[in-house]
Amino acid sequence: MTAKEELAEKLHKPICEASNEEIYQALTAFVKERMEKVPRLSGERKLYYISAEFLMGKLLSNNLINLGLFEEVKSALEESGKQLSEIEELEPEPSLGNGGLGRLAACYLDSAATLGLPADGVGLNYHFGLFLQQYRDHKQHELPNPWIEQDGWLQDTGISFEVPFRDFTLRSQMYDIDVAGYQNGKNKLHLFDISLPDEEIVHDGIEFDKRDIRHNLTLFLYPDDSDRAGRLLRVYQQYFMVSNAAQLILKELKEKGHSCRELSKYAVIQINDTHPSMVIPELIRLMTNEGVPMSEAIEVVTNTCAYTNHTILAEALEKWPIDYLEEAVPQLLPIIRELDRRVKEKYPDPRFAIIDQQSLVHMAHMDIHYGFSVNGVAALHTEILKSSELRDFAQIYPEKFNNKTNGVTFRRWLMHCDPRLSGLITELVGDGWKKDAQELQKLLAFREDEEVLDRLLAIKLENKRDLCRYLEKTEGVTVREDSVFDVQIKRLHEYKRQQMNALYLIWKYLQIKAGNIPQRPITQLFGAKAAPAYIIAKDIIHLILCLQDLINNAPQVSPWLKVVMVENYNVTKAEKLIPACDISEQISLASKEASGTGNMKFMLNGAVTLGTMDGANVEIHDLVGEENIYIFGRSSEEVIGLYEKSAYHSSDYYGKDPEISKLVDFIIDPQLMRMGDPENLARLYKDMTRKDWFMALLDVKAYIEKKEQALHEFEDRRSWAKKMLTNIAKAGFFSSDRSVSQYNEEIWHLS
Ligand code: 26Q
Repeated sequence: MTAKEELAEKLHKPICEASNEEIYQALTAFVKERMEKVPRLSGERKLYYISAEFLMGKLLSNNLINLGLFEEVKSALEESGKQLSEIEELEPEPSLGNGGLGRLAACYLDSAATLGLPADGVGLNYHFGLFLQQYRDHKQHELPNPWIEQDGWLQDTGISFEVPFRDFTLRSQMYDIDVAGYQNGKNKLHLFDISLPDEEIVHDGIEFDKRDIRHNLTLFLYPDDSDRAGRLLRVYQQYFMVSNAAQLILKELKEKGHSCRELSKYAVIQINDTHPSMVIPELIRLMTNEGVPMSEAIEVVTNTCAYTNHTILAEALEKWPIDYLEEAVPQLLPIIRELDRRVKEKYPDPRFAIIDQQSLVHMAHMDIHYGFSVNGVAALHTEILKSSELRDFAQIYPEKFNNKTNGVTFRRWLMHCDPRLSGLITELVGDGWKKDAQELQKLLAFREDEEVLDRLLAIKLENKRDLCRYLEKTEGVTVREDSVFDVQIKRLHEYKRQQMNALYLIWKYLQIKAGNIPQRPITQLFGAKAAPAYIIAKDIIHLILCLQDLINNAPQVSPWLKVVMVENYNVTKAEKLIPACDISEQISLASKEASGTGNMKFMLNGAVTLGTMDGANVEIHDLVGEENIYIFGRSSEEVIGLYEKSAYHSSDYYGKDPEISKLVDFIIDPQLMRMGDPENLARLYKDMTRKDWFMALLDVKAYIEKKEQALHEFEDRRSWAKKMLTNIAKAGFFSSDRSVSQYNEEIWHLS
């Protein structure tokens, strides 16, 4: 039966007579049935990718693409006067992640299945995911973000485990989401839930009783951890996740007829940042309970677990006070103490301790001692880990350290989000790039082909038109399609320096007011959520929303400069913003962004990067060459030196440079203070002038200069189109298929 016939049968009527809602239901059911038939990937050895986040994005279209049904279904709908894109809008996006680390996990599941590797994800089934963001009074407000549908993608497996805590035991339910590879078999994402989650306990936005663990454990992703109850809930979540993972892994091992002593031969576990680190002591606990001697259990688990580090920010490296663990999971403490004792016996230097002198348990230290691999996520990041952050560890375990530069799946981030560009690429170089992304380099042959360059520009314009329509409809703003689209979308964090971009806006606003009109209108797009308890991040959002109001309503300025901060930025919105982008903002303080993955998605879609030599920007720079990227700012060495010597004082820049102080002072300009909340603006002003921990003022002038250069060079359209083409052609390295193959060849050894 054709897809069209099957759909009509499910609908009990011709497609043209059905509503979009009905088609959505029928199409989901149809895709689920097809997914059922896809063979499960298997092999002697299996990967378990444990992660607190899986930012999957919508699944309908992605599944259609991977099943090879997208075109057929799209045309079948069109023949009946229906648009697949409108059907897609009805699907809720599962928001099971914050940002990069969660989206990376989703890309890796897609690539592992595409490469035919047996690899399941293990995580938690947060009912409200990350909060839904709304703006009111120029501020972020948080609401629950429900996504679970009656007949959606989650399948109840009937599998269940008991997870013991000090004061009670929780029963789990395992739900699965199928992950089909592109023209290949399928794996599973296992999401564990508690048996009695109670959505009713949430009130006033995202408030709920943080101590009511039995009912709240899987309600939200990373709830507010500004107090002890919030942090404890995180411990409960983490242990619940890893205890289920460990029990599932041992169950599957036994079902295959193996003893748990053979774990490392048949399974490998990737620990995605330190959030799942308790899987190490938990596995050891379960194995010793089964009679395996401690030393042997430790050795087996060490040979099974590999750890990925995603950050060098001290505050993000998890250290749990031992009394938190005592309170929630006392059964782990004898194991953790034993692991620590063995470390101290061999390496008495306190820098190596798992339990430090303040009785904090260093999760990363446990991973490094009791895992066989430690990887960073971009070349520079891994070098910084080895030379500074984890230097002592790299010296005792040089063989464990390795780099795996991040990647993104081209199925979602090119084929699905940019069909026009995908079509052109296929027309020019064939469709081999869909399986081997390095084939994109064949595009370089068209560098001097004026027709191809013009078509690239025309596609970008079409994508910008689509985005304009979308913004008009969803955000109620009018944007000029002939303006430069400059985009900064990522979590709101001081190190990512959205505040530096805001200072540029102030500068440009003042320039235009003074009569210096840009060559072409500029549209500055932002999208970002701030952690609910991260005060300064919320102040930065407030500043941007105030500037948006000020600039867009200034008659003299708004024809030339528009600011659009999209509400509730998520994967779906990223898929619309990225194909329309001209300038990709990757302006983190050098050394602080482990890799970045947005930078790769933008490049792949023909945007040119404006960024610092940080994370994977360094590798983008090395691939595309000087003339196809805009790099500015201090190097990671200089920045690390400044931190080491405590040599950066924002007052040196604010106080001594009137050009800078003019911009920063504008934050507390009466106009802005009347428009916004003086408390927020004054706090941000104070922070930037007295602290500025992520050194926005250090690079702001170089940033403004470089951005102006990029805007100027944008006007040479042919030469800009060449930059676009080079970026697309060189993006193949950043396919997650490449990353996952490297993980497999160097860490997992699945086949
Ligand atoms: C830690 C302790 C307490 C509460 C929360 C956390 C926490 C939560 C989320 C710590 C880290 C995260 C997420 C980190 C993350 O997304 N890192 C990003 O990972 C990407 C994939 O490797 C990189 O590209 C980014 O550079 C990195 O910032």
